[in-house]
Amino acid sequence: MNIYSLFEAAFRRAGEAAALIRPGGGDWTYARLLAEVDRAGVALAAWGVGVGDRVLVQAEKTPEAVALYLACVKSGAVYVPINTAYTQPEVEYFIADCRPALFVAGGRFDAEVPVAVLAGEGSGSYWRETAVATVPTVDRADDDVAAIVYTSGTTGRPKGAMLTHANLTTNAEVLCAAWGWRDDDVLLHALPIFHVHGLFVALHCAFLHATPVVLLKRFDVAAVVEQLSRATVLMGVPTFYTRLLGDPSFDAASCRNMRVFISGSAPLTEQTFAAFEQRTGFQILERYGMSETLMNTSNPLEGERVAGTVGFALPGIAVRVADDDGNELPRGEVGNIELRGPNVFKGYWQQPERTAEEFRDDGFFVTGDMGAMGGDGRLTIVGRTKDLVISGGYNVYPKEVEALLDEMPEVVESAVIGVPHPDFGEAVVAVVVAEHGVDQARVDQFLGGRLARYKHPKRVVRVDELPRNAMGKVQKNVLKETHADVLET
Ligand code: MLC
Ligand code: AMP
Repeated sequence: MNIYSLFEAAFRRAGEAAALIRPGGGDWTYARLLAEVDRAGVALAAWGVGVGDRVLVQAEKTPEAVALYLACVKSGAVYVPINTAYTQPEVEYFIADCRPALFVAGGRFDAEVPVAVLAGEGSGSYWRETAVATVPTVDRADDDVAAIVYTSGTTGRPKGAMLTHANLTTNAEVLCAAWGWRDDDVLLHALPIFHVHGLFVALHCAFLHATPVVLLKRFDVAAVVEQLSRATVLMGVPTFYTRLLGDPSFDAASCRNMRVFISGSAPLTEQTFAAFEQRTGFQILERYGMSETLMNTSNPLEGERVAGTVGFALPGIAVRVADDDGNELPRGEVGNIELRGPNVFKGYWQQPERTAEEFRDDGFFVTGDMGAMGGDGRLTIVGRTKDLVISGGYNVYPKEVEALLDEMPEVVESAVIGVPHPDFGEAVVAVVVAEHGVDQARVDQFLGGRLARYKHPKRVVRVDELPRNAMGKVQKNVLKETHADVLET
């Protein structure tokens, strides 16, 4: 079933109730959202977008962009969102990989595929040539792909995780139940809408119940504190919570209307959990997910939330901790976190071999995260086998940054690592063997225009040589220990 048919039914029931609330801007009711989805659907058809076609979108966070997302799903197209921070060469990779029938860009962009511009709030250009009409909600099978979300891998080249209508539908329903979504909930939405957290986890909970969403353009402490008084649910990455705690005006009174604060995408420290509870009286509810699987585990809404754990397997999802052959390990032992369930993606877009590599014969998906299953069934994440830095909830693949650094004429070799950072939890540091004069400024200059800013090293450290093991492999663990405190302020 097309997931949009569930939303549509809820939207119709909600009618003139608030859908997307934009502080300082006009609000959209659910009736308006339904109409805008139709307008965007007509526009997609006018652009020649058909069932199964990819629509690549790099758009600002606006109500129009939300309508565009829903229109893609409604018309049976495949929505492919990408980070607004990506530079032209990064975007070109996605165009070449997913071959979209349409690229919806935030501004002018020269490409060999049709490009529509959705410039920002109230943006007319994308809709301009279309008359208002309705488009049908296209029937979709459970297994049909609704979205492709890019996520990277060991080679540093992003691969597209294909998420089906059933993946999205079942996960949204499971989360609504697990988090006790209510008809009077108001979601405060400050996440970007190009990742599964902001796009699917947050919006779908609200849309299944057609409850209001306060749509902030981005996370800003003052705006969040101000809007909290009318919200009941906030979903965020740990950086949201550490930044809120850094604002002395944020206190229990700011949260008087709130029902639950949810955290994920990166580890929430026990200190943040404790400090937040002390300040507000709320225990942050931590859950664990990923692009390929949507949400896997969650601390409970009712009952004890244990800091440092990501809670229990969500209903219908099997989670195990296994050795390298996929044999389940005894409780308490650390191993690979593996999953099976209706949430697990269909595979990587046009990469059957890489898909096969990440699945066990019995259908379990190997996440690349390491953890331990407690005797009580609570999962604790302890690390990752994948070479990945999670900075403020954004993933940075060291290989991608290293490949570019190695292109610098002055650089002999480089190693990119994640190092503790007071704001982002972890941040990117480059350790380079290079000629004199290779410093932060030179690296920024070289990477500018080639690599999104959040992937740039926050610090460049020059060394005479990189530590290697007997196999000649760079010992990133040694580098991480040596440079552990370069970003501590
Ligand atoms: C911004 N910058 C970052 C950064 N975000 N650097 C490292 N890590 C980050 N996460 C840099 C910018 O490049 C810029 O650098 C400077 O910081 C200011 O940019 P900004 O845009 O003003 O930053 P800000 O708005 O403060 O963003 C910080 C943030 C944002 C934490 C609010 O990163 C954010 O919204 N993160 C959420 C990511 C997310 O949604 N993850 C979910 C993935 S889904 P310069 O040098 O130009 O000044 C997933 C699955 C799951 O993981 O389980 O959910
Ligand atoms: P992504 O590839 O962007 O979907 O990121 C998914 C990864 O984020 C997971 O594989 C985990 O490594 C990490 N992650 C998500 N939620 C949590 C969490 N609550 N604690 C620790 N890591 C998390």
